[in-house]
Amino acid sequence: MPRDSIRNIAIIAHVDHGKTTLVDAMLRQSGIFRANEEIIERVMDSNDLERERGITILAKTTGVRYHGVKINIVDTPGHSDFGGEVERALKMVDGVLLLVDASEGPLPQTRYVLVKALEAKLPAIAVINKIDRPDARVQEVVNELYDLFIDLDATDDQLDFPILYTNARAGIAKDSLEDSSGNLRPLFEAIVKHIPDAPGDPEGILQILVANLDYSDYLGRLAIARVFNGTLRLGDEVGILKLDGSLQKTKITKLYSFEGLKRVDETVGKPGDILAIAGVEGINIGETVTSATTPSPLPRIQIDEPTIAMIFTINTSPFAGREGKYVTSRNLRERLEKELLTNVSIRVEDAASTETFRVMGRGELQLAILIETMRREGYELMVGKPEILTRTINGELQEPLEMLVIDCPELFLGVVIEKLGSRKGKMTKMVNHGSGRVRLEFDVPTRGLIGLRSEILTDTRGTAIMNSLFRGYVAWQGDIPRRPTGSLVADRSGRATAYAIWNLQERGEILIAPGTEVYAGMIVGENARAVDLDVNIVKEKKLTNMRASTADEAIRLVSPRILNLEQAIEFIRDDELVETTPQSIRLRKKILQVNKR
Ligand SMILES: Nc1nc2c(ncn2[C@@H]2O[C@H](COP(=O)(O)OP(=O)(O)OP(=O)(O)O)[C@@H](O)[C@H]2O)c(=O)[nH]1
Ligand SMILES: [Mg+2]
Repeated sequence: MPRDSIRNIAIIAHVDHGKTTLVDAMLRQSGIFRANEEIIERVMDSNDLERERGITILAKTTGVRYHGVKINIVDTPGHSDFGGEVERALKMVDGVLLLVDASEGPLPQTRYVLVKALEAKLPAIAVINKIDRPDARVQEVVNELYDLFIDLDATDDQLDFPILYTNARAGIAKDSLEDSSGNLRPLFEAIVKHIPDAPGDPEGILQILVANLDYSDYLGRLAIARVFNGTLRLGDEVGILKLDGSLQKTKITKLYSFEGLKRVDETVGKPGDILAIAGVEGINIGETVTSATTPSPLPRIQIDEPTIAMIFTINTSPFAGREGKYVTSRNLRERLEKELLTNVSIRVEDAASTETFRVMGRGELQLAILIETMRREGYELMVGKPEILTRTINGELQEPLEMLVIDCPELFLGVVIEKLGSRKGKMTKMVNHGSGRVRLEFDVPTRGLIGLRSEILTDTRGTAIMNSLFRGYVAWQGDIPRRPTGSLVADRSGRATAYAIWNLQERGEILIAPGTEVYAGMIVGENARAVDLDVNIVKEKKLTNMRASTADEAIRLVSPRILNLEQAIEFIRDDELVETTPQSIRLRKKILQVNKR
């Protein structure tokens, strides 16, 4: 039985350049939805945090048909912290759609994903998206894209990529800007023409790579896997080559392929197919499903190492256990172990005590998403300030370096350069597009990025856009000054009063609202001076019979700066922690008692 022609592609790009929106349009136009069926925007961003934040966090697979050709599409996240998802997605596909925003042009993550695609020798189709933007500068962006390929030592073949121009939101693709296309047909045609049909020998030894995991309430753990060789039949006994080299024999009894947003039952898997395999206990990313008698492994999935670490520990604050369901070190350990199964770009180590774990990842956002997910599941925990993972090579202490791109109005050039200078950033490039905005590139230690975003946004009144990309390790760059302020710390427990806040707000910025319950050692504000200050934030106004001349002047409170999780993580210093529970995010000193600090 000849199999259908298959194209497996990943959509890769910098964050927000329109990948998920393009997948929406491809789904709509491939006719898998009934005419009257409503599909929500960015339908592939299916988990709560993805929808709330408007970003893709996990790579996801879907499949469409175009004139009898099955096109499996892997939508990937664009944010650099989730680069591990992209690396794995690329293991399943035979080509990529490299999207670039027609106004923003190639940005750090464009570079990153292209490096990975070129390394994997995957042919690319360039897609210049958002051509409808009033500030689109299509020809320049195309040139920048060629420059990027050349800069990355692309071969002549790789440089010979087709270019399409799209408005993903409207579902239009064109071969040239002048075309009058009203749909995505040119894109589908380009995929069929330029991306090779999936290779592999249906008669060969079975080789299926597990590249991702998913979970279904009905089916439990699902392995998302690509068939490279051989044919898998439902009910066959197969071997799973585990990461430790052992062979686990099992029967595959539940097999699905992707059609639009649905999983459909399958009885066979052939080379090129991307499948979901259910019902296999303990199956893991990177393992090969192969012949039980003549096993043949596929190469391991290698992915980049983590660059930052954070301490995760149980909640020991006086309010521990009030709001969460899972509060013990055992709960925490089990949850982190579960995370390791699906989230291959993080690592977990035991730290100083049995209650403490060192969790390593690609960036603050990646770890913040994990913490946020755990809060929502009912966990209470405390986390420490992110630290950079250094290494020592031939006696030299080295630290991670990032390429940072900041786009800001010319007006703020000075403050941005100054800020980066104090964080050991070296400017490598400055481009003035003549639009009143400039684009600056820096090499800066990863350490220098912690807390930078909020400062730059304040300095540029919210107008700067910044993006960074891990570059590699360099010699330790020396001291970087920390937050120049101290903390206002509650010296006793109680409820914060408006009166006390009113008295304190000149000293710095208050981080809690009146009425908030506090404990001794909890951080309630940012001290304008460099030292910590213990304050009584629960003080009541003394009632007297006397009426002052300014009798009972209404208390005017500046509204508090309530930090969200990422801001809290950026705020804390070495001797401080963020306490998170399903309901609250609190900041505290590691040592609560004043006299022991
Ligand atoms: N004007 C315009 N806006 C677009 C177009 N395509 C996408 N957008 C918008 O760009 C924003 C980001 O789109 P997404 O599809 O979420 O981008 P993404 O690349 O999937 O983002 P990540 O997965 O987080 O990296 C959304 O607000 C889209 O509506 C387009 O062609 N034109
Ligand atoms: Mg997306």
